[in-house]
Amino acid sequence: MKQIFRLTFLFCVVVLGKSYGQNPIIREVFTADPAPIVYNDTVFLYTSHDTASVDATNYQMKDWLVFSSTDMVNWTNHGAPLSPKSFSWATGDAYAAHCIERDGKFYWYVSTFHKKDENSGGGAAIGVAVADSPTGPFKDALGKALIVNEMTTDNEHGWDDIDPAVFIDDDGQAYLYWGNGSCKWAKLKDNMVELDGPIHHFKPKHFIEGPWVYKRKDLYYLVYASAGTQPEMIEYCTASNPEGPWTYQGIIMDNVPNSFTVHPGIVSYKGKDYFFYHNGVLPTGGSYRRSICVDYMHYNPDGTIQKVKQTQQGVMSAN
Ligand code: FUB
Repeated sequence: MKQIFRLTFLFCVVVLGKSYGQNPIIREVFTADPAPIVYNDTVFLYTSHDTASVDATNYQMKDWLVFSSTDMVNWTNHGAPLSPKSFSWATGDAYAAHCIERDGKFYWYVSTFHKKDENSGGGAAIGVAVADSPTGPFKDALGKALIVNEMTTDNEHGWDDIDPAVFIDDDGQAYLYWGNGSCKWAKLKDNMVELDGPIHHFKPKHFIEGPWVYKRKDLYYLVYASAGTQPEMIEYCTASNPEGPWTYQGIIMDNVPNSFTVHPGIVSYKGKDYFFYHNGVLPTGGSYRRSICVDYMHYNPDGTIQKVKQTQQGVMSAN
């Protein structure tokens, strides 16, 4: 069996001239919470940035990073175009974020924490920054938070408004999903920086945090970090409408080595489907020093998702 694997691998590398990447794909810094998009035939990967010391017992996340690739193997580091310091109302860590393009502008939705002021008593909050290019420069699009802790009351804890994910449907309607403890969602106006209607909340089976919503063929997918067992895994639901109702479908990925959390990011690129996640396997890595990986994703004919295999070799060059 081992021999067959070795021969197949050699065939791919030598005969097809394709090379594998290696997981984790980003190795020079600790990264988490992957949010990939495809723009101009390039994958842009927006990430959190873990900077906690080896013996830390909590996050230290000072900014958000951007990487890009045209082959899924070689990644260019574009630095940190955004940090909580870019938002006058923010303080504390730079939690998960998601950037999306609309009409040539890039809207980067971030979760961070709010100063105690006239707009909020503190707690997690979601802001949005805007840029004319996928790598910035980004600036606060609103001058205030889009979501503050006081706007959702279904959970008592102050960090339930994290992990924004935006989805734009075929008819142009944009939706913001987010949450820890429950999944919250609201429509966004075409300007992408104002809610268009009420905030809803629901609890998909085992939902903890990190929603990721997309459409494939006629089916909508809601993928999220779950806690059926500890540490987190990735589970998902499907629906025929981005407003639900959502049908639970099962586990996509088991928990990951050496990290309590895991966080999904999904993209189709050059004819293949990719699943981004993070783990803690780099030397000195851990739950607060995480690293982003990517592996292939496969669908069954009925649209359900096969369990993703976490590999060390990662994916092959897409070129
Ligand atoms: O990275 C900080 C938090 O950990 C994220 O907001 C969650 O999704 C989890 O990955």
